[in-house]
Amino acid sequence: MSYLPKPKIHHPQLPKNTLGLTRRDYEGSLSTLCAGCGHDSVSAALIQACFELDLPPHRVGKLSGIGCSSKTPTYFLGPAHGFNSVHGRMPSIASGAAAANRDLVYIGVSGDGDTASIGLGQFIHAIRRGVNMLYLVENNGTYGLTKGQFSATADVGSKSKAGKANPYTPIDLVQLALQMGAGFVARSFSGDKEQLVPLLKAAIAYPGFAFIDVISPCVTFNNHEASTKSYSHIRRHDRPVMAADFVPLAQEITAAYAPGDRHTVTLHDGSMLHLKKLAEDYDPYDRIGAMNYLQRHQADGSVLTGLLYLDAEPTEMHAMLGTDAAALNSLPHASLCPGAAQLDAINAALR
Ligand SMILES: Cc1ncc(C[n+]2csc(CCOP(=O)(O)OP(=O)(O)O)c2C)c(N)n1
Ligand code: SF4
Repeated sequence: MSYLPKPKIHHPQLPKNTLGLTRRDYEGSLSTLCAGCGHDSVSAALIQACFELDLPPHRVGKLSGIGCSSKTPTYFLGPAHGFNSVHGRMPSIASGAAAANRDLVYIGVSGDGDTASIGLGQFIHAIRRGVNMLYLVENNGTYGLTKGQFSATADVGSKSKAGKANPYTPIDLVQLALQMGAGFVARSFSGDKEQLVPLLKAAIAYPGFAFIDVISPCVTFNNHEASTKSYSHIRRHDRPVMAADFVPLAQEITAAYAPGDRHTVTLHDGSMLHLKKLAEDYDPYDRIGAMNYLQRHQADGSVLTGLLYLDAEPTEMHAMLGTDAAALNSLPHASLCPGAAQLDAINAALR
């Protein structure tokens, strides 16, 4: 993974979180992505979200596949655990890691090529299994790392930098995640930190599979007028349906919310998610309604952003499988290996 070490000098009076850590403690190495790449804004938003959530960096597992997007975990949370898997295989690594150690917070970062093309099968099975993780796609509608081919999320008719029109219907990852049963589904834009940071915080705290599709323009290969994943297109067509404000359990709750257009969801750890309806006719608790709404608005070129669906009672992998409440690495040897007599009894029962 290419990176540059960051200079260690920083202002001695940087604000600290409840762990006594500064924002600098959540940074990674200096990015080697192109200047202006949307992915770097996503890294910055993740740094801010984890700092504000008071997450101990060493309790986080960062997972990725292959692509410029999948390089980004190097650029945030340096002290966290990290695994950069092969192209499209991040969801399986995440599932295995979450099965073995349920105590870590898992953040998977992928690209539209990594998820919607080679990794599509892996993606939908991670949703089906209800892996407790934030699965984030940095969606630029192109294969940035391999120099600008169309990805499976590029819109039909959208043009490549070389002027060629894409003949294929795109895969909408948000609609797929909704259909596969993801409990938390959102879309955002890398240039909208105000919207993205609270969504990231809520998704990280969410006790199940949380998916965020972040439109993250590739300034080198796909940021021209004919691209629907360019800065200018998203700025013109962004239609936020919902604003979210995440309040962690430890923080004093001071916001006053008028009834009617605002909803508060209490998550399992007592943290709160305040939702503010921006589109009057939008209901974030209705999975089928969300799919219809997305399809209706796709036709006029709108890009709907915000928290698109929320299931306050998600089905999570460990609950489905009835596994031990403790992480495998914390179990004593005697529980992990009940001994030869037990094995003989199991074998005998199978004869
Ligand atoms: C098995 C395999 N096939 C193809 C490649 C080549 N490859 C590397 S990155 C990439 C696409 C990355 O695109 P995306 O996930 O959208 O990320 P971006 O670079 O745009 O952020 C491809 C096809 C590879 N590394 N491995
Ligand atoms: S090629 Fe595109 S996606 Fe890759 S770093 Fe450059 S701007 Fe970002």
